Amino acid sequence: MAESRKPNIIWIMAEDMGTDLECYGTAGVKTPNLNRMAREGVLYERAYCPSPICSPNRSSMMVGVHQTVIDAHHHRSNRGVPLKAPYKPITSWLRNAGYNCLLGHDKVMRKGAKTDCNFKHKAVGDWDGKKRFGLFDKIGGFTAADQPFFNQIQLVVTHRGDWWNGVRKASKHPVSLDEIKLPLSFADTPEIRYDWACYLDQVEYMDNEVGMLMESLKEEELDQNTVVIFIADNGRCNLRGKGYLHQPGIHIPMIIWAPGLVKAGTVVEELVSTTDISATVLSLAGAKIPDYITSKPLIGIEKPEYRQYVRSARDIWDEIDECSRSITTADFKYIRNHMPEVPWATDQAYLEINRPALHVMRRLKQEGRLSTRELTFFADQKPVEELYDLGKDPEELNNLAKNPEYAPVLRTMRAHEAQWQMENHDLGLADLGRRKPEKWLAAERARAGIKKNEPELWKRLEAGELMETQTWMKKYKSLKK
Ligand SMILES: [Ca+2]
Repeated sequence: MAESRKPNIIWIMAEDMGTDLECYGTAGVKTPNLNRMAREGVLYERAYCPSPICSPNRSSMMVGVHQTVIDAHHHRSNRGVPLKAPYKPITSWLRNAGYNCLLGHDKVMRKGAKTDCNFKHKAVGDWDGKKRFGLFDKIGGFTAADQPFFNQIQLVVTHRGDWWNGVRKASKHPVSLDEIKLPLSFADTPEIRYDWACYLDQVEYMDNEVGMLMESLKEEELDQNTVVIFIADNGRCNLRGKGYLHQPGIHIPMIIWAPGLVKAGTVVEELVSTTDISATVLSLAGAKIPDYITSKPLIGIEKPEYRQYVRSARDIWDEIDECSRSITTADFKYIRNHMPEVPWATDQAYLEINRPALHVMRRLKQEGRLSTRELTFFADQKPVEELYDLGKDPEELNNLAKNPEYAPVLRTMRAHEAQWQMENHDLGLADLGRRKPEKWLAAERARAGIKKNEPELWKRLEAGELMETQTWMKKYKSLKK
């Protein structure tokens, strides 16, 4: 990479997926394009999100600071409230460094132009943080004329959507139900297998989109001076994933492709947080890294400073009030549930219309047919504290918080959480008890409408069929409570 030229930076975010790629060892899925990116770049084995949900996590990455510090911790909140000084979106600093900030790309599904930040913002326009709130300069994707550019591209296909069955149908190599491996906490039924295989079909479609973007880069002769960062914006859209602080919710895939800047085929086993990407982007661009940024650049510097632990937080998601905090270290995960009375398997409408496994396993539970580990998710309430030995128990099914042998580990993990709270003001703990979850959103209206007016459809959903529930949300948009 030519030293005198500022590199272009592309930041690809696939929606709602865990480390479910071939290059992470996932069974049954083929991801040749991301495999190649990893072979030629760096694969991060332990990348974590500060939040297991879309908008809080996107907010944290856009600023480079935990969502709980910038009042962006509740999903889809504070959309009319400007970021408090001194916080600014990273694109504001990139513009100061001479970058064109681009959003989306015309070649990908729905043009990949999502922003979804929990502070006052517009996708396109100037930014001064007082009267003007534009994050990006334009939508549509990179061209050579935009150099140097920063292009954030969202890949929506892996998000639950009405296209899932269609993508599988159109696939020339649908993922085989026999070759996949379900998580240990999932019941093994044909419906759950189908849903999982169909998820991996979306992953393959997404991988193909990554391939198209890499091809465009070559065609435009930009591939020698561009860094490409790939992550998922939050964890997997299934039980114990998105919305939860267990591994599938916050542990995500992350690959950086940067010819000349990184040694091909590097695998990083250290802990990194997705906010570290914010600092990496600013550092690569030669932009100012503001003092408030708590993240660290990962490449393009002499010796990256990795994290001793990653701290993550879950707060309000739609109509469900919730407050949990986690600390992940190299070997352990600690979760503190501040609202243990809210079970994992809540009756949240979004989950009920987008998680076939939830319905199938509820039925099996009633019939007394779930194993102990399959029952984990369906406990009446959560423990106040959870502690997992990630080496021995990567699927976090054996809570060690009350095991005396692990008392010293528990103390260390509590100390990390206390230290984080000393150094950062957690606004999500400060507002506990006076929060307002969002009632009667589209998913709740759709659930009520279908149950009342189209019981046959609801029956199919309860039987574990993967259905086109976005259509329901549109249809019952105007339903009165
Ligand atoms: Ca997402």
